[in-house]
Amino acid sequence: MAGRWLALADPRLVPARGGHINASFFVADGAAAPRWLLQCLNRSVFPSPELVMRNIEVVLSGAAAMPDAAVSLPTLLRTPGGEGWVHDAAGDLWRCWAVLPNARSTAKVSGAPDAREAGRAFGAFARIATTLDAGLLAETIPQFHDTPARLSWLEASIARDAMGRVDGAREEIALALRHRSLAPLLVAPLQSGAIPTRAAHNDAKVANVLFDAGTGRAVMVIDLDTVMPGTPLFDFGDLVRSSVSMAAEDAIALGPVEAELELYDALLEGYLGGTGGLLTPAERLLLEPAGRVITWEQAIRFLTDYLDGDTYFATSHREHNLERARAQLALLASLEARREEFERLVRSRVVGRGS
Ligand code: GN1
Ligand code: MG
Repeated sequence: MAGRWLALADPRLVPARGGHINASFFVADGAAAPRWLLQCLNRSVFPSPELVMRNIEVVLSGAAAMPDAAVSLPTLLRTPGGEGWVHDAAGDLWRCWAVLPNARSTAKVSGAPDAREAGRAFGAFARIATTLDAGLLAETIPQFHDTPARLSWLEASIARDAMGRVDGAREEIALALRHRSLAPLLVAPLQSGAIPTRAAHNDAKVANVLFDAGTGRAVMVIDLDTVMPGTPLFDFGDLVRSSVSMAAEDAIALGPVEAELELYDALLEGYLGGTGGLLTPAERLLLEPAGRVITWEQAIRFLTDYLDGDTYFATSHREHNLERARAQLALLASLEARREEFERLVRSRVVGRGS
């Protein structure tokens, strides 16, 4: 990302924190609040950023065809020729989003209303996504939510031990591998056709929802980079991962990393309300496992990157990815411990919903 270093030196660009992948900057154009978010796509994560943008165009036009959707999607700044991106001299792809005024985002929920709203927003997003022709969407990161593949990549990293970090992560590795039976729970039914392939957001964490700063309503789903064929269960799983605990994704103190019943129920209520009658009975049966699968998948992704030397996720210090993995494993333990209660909630909330 050569242009990224130039951008860092430009006083009109203020680095925006939060994302783990792309370089993002608010454009300081003299207005009281930033109006534009400029982003350079990370080419080592997205080797074909043009395909990412083409996927985004598919989603944006799908949403434009549904003006009554209960959630909106962000607006791209366009060139006079109508393109939603430009290349710099180094071949990097840049794009610019309109910043939604009077909105806030959060990396962790502050209570049940946030969880309910995040669920509702991604439920409404699933209704937009399901109208898209998944065949038009490129697989911009192959096997992105192929959890069994993620497991085999972790095992390969352990065997390689490229950074000599395996010894110091024995406990986390053992814990992660103990949950290997989670790997096929979503991918196997998807591959067999037991659940339908639908376009999905694939990064449906609460941080990717914008809330109206006044009313607290979720108004927009952002970060469309990973919209690809998949299943809404990947998204529900990511919502569980990011909004049933008030602890951060990289919490150091693991005590507060607890899956809370009230948050889970609010999330479920919001999500089922947002999806309406979209989910098939087979999909609904997988709602509870989805939270455990995606939380575990994220744990092994962080752990793999730690063992590989932090080449994928942006980190702020040496053990950051290991700490993230630990927090995700702690959340998984809590999801496992309360599994029956969550299953009961799902059963009670889906009863009576049409297929
Ligand atoms: C990455 O950059 P960001 O924060 O939107 C990652 C997601 C992870 C997430 C964990 C392309 O997303 O898959 O779930 O971090 N994006 C990519 O917070 O790998
Ligand atoms: Mg993302």
